Amino acid sequence: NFNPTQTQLTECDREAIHHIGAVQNFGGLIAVNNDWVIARHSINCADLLDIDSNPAINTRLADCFVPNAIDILKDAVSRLRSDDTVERLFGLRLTSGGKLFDCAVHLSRGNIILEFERHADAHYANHLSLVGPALTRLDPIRDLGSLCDMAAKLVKDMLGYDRVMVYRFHADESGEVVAEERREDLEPYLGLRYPQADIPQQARELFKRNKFRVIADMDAAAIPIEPARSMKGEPLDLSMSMLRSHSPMHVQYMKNMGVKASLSISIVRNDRLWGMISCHHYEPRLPAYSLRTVAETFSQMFSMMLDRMLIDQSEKLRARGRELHDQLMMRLAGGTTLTENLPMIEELLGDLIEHDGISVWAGGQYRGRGNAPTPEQFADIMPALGSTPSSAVIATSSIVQQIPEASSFADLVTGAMILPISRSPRDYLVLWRKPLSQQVTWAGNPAKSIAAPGERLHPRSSFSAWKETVEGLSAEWSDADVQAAEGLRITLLEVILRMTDEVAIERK
Ligand code: BLA
Repeated sequence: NFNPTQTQLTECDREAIHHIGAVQNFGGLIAVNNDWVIARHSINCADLLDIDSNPAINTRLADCFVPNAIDILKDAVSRLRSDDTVERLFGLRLTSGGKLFDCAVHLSRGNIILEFERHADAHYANHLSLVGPALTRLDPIRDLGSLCDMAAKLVKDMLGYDRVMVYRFHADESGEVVAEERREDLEPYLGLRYPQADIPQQARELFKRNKFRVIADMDAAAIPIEPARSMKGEPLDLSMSMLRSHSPMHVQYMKNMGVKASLSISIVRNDRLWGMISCHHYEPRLPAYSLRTVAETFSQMFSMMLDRMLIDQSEKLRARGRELHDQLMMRLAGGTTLTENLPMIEELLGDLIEHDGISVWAGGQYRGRGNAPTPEQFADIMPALGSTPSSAVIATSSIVQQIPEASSFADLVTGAMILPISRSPRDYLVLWRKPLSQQVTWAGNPAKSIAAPGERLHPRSSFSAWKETVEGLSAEWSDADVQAAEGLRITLLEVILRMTDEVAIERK
């Protein structure tokens, strides 16, 4: 049983998953050089192609494949734009009198890699016809949550896995299950969070380039590629391979969850991994190549819609920020104080910046609402606050790290968005957030399937590990939160200036 120690965890990041030197057993791989001379092959080629022996190294591929197949493959290679593109060919006869194969060709450091698996011809047309209706169902959706829910549902309908999840990555690279469609008897994973370390760094980099991964059978033995090293001693780079065999650590993780097969598609936005669509099955499972291609196309559409929606969302937030400004300018009148107006400010603010509590300290008066420190507790942090710059908002997910005096209320709130709203003496508006570990809980039955303590390769222990990483931290303030807060600060400065002007005029 695996029980990775801290050193093994950092080794996770070093594991060369693209140099694994093996493929999964449902397909074969042949690498040829620029002259189409065979440089390597997986040792299952003879079996799959139904020929007497594996093609010999340093012989021409044309000695093994029919001329028509070679022509089509060469043509496909000529269409490749870069090392990170792959051409697919469906229903190709490779050997004389042999079966039909679905193939993928791509370039890998001077090699041409050919991968092939048996063609499942019966459903080819049906698979293509799935794209249109799926898009029709996505099209009218206008909010992010429903889009993710629908994507999970459609992918489950399309591919038939027991569980389909949409993961979203946070700024700290931890992951969250934001949508889920599952077989009814399965424990829900919705809302589950797991630490950044569960998907090592090199895997994240790889997933940005090769967005599609399938593991057909966690128990199947990997099929070695020979020779393991080239004449120059180099392993074959399988970054863009569909058949690549997977990290034993990851496979162990999946097995610990009872998962026998998986399929994942990365969602990349602005060159960053936004999230992934991830499917689990409790029996071995391999959708036909054409169906996988449809799912991939679908995910590209999903990505585009997501992008459009996120752009819309930030437009809307900006518009709401402007509206808040206008409202506050109108309703905050002279002769009143900010503390008196706090309920109104909070109401107008609404969920523009999510928060669990709010405090105002202005003109020597204090008022807090929701999860907010007492006046005494706030007074304790005032000296430290006074020594911070007054020119911009300060966002922190752990105020105690900056201001130790805040420890007296750290159980109540730990995240703080601090808006300095006057120069001297300092006035503040502060938005508070609760500790994250208090907000996110495991959705399923906690008594079920708890891993041994210290056992990391299990989602429950992974969830505990995530909880440890966020101990004492609130949810992160996003760039949009900070921008909105900066807008609010400037509005309040303006309002305060005007309020004092009005007072001054009245006094005249
Ligand atoms: C990959 N680990 C992944 C992926 C996910 C998780 C989502 C990428 C998607 C995939 O290929 O399946 C983690 N999956 C989860 C979690 C749940 C889930 C938490 O469904 C919970 C419901 N992983 C570890 C440790 C190592 C590790 C300690 O937890 C250390 C070696 C490695 N994870 C690891 C590797 C990959 C991975 C190497 C890439 C696998 C590959 O493509 O070869």
